[in-house]
Amino acid sequence: MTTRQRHHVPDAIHTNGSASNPWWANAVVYQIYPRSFQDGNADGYGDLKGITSRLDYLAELGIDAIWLSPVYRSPQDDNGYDISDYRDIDPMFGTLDDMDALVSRAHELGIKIVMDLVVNHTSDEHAWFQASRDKTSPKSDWYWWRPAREGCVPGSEGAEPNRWGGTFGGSAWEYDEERGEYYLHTFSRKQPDLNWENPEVRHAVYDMMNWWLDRGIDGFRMDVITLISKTIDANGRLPGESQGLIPDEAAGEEGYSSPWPFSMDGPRLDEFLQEMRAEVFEGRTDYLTVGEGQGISPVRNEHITDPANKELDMLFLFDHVGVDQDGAKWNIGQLQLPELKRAMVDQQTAVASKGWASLYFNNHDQPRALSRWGDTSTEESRVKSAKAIALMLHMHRGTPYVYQGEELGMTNAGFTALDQYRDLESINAFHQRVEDAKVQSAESMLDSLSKVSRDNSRTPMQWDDSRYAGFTPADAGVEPWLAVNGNKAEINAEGEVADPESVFAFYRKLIALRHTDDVVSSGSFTAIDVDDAKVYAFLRVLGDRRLLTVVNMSSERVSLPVETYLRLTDGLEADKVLIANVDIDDLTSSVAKGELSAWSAFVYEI
Ligand code: TEU
Repeated sequence: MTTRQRHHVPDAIHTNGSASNPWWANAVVYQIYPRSFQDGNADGYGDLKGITSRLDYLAELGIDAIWLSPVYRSPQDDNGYDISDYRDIDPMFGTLDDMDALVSRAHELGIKIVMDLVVNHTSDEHAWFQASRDKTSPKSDWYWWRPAREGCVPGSEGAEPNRWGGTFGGSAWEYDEERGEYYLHTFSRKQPDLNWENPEVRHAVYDMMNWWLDRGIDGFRMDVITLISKTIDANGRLPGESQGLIPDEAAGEEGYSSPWPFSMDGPRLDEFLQEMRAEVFEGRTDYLTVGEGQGISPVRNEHITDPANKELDMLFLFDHVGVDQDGAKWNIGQLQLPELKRAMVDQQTAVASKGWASLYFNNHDQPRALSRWGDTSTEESRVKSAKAIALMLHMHRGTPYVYQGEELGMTNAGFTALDQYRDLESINAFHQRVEDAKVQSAESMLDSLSKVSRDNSRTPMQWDDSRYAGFTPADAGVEPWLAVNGNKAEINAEGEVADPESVFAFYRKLIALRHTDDVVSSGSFTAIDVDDAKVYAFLRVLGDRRLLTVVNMSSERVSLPVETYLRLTDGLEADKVLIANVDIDDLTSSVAKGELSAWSAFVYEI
């Protein structure tokens, strides 16, 4: 059993119930989207055996844990985020034995396995929901069922209980003929929201969580967990019900209003999270709970992740990954760096003394940050900006998350036609916005999709430059479920793992730095020159050690901002540069002139 030594983390952090400091305080977590990671049986879909076959690659990268997007039994309406059996593996991914084998091999390599927990909703094909369709069943109020709007014929146009829209298009209410009522679905109509007000629902979830932890997994990433507590009145009625419809003016450009203001960070969220912690995690150690935190502010993050409140270890926040979208997903604009810096600073400042930060720019829902905020116009700028973005993120205080392919410098898909997309959110949004609401032209929407569709991050992992990038065997006789990116020849693991100048090698150095350097894992964070439009600079301090991180987040040669320059007036000593994405001599000469070349990034001990 070779488990890597965990670097001791000073008590300044906090414990998560275990005797020692939490393992995740100086760890790096790698997210796998199983459908696109490695196809182990040549059917065009990724699977568990494929993942197991690639664990040595992840051990080489140096990561400490894997967040596995859902592999449970599912109709795959939302690629597994619609679960029909929490205690079984979907045959497309393999079996429970394959899951046990993956966990066992990962543990041998010192890598923990964190599963995705999707319990704001189930699939409509889950036995719980099917039972709930019968008003007389014991599960009749396990979901949010409501009659048609007063005075309307159930099932007729406009008879929905209110005007909420589902995240994936259409009304958030679906009429069920058998029950004669509507059920709420914050996401797709095949993802009915569970009623967390019902203690039977909560305890069924906790039982399932304990079943998985007892089976040997190491924690959960909790899907939209901050949506589970809905805002209801004293009579258990949803907003707008007692006055009929939510007023028309509340409806957005597509004719619906969002349920999220009534479900994000709801009134009982802290209570539910504390109950879950008590029922599932109390007495356990060395686990990780990370929640997806829609609607959670940095200040609320501090409360939820403060160990004294016994809720979650950390959360994924959203302010920073929305700074270029002004609240509208499909209208992505040019990044204004000071806005990103302020969002990151707010998150870091809020947890300066207690609580914790997750650090991410990429996941299976976000477009590739390199395409979004980097420069992929040339191979040189792609590699250099990938390293710059990585260094900027990984030098913050918190737990970094690497999304599959990010460590290779993979880019957005480059799709130009609707039939290349598979994500229901993208396809539904195209039809709703272009054909129904007519708020975007087809050309404009295809441009939006090319920039922000979730499929941009879901193209098959690029292992080599063979026909299907080594994801599916070239002679499999089947195509991967989603097209391989056309740049597989330039960007693939086979070409990068052995190359000391590759993006992969740079991620490996950043991960090693977090394992070995206390300042990186637990030093304080202070940003400087926050208003500078091109350079992001910040200090990490622990005891008498001070690390200065400087990143030119632009394609231009720039002058060092004042505060940053003043800390470097003595020039750079090569042995104090902990990591850099440029040749040290070039860096030294640029800094001596008070300048930085495009996408230069470095960490300097001052
Ligand atoms: O994501 C929630 C969520 O809001 C994302 O779907 C994303 O913000 C979306 O693209 C909105 O534009 C979680 C999962 O990460 C996502 O994959 C699921 O589709 C969703 O929940 C429903 O389970």
